[in-house]
Amino acid sequence: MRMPIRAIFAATLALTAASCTDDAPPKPASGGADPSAARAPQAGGMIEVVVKYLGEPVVETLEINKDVEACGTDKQLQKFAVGPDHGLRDAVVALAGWKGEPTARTDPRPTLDQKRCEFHPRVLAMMPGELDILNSDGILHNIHTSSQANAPINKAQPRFRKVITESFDEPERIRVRCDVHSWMEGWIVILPHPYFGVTDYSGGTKIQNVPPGKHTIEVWYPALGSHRREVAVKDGQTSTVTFEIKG
Ligand SMILES: [Cu+2]
Repeated sequence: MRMPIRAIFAATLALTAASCTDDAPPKPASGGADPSAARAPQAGGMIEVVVKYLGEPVVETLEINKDVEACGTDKQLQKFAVGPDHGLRDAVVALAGWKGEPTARTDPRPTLDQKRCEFHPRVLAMMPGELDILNSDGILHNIHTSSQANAPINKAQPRFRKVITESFDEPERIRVRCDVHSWMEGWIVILPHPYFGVTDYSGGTKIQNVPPGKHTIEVWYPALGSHRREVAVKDGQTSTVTFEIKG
């Protein structure tokens, strides 16, 4: 198992303190300089990722006879959400195997909305922390997650309950469903670092402030699983990675 950077640094400090003093007890290792502070000015580079799905778009139309005023009378269920030029929407792109100490993201608290009886966004990526789950429909929904590392949630959200705030502390991909509307399906992807993005209809997304070096980029999409590529990142430069996933 690889030792975390901070732990190695702290151990070195403790050893130095012990060997340089006579009778005085070693200084506590935690009093040393923060190794991440020395790295802080590093702005890093950017990774532009494009994900293309080369198979046919798969869209199923489902007729609805429940809550039609809020939900509509049919739903277009996109198993593969493909835009122009094969761009795949809703793919999560992230550094894989990240071992360093990440800087925090400064995004506002993420939100998952239930609107027209669909989850928006369908695939949401976030760092561990709180998520606001909105009910814009004004009807009864039910948040039902399938998770292993985080506590499962099975909670009704009545029409008057506009926001439920939940915490997700462990990295995991979590499927979300609504027991009231069987077609509703979304994903919450919890990542242990800030180096990720979710693709739009062009299939593209950007990952900013990536520390320089060689990295592995992983793309994940619900119906396609994971694919990986290597990428080299340099300070102040943009690296481009294109995934072409066959159907
Ligand atoms: Cu619902």
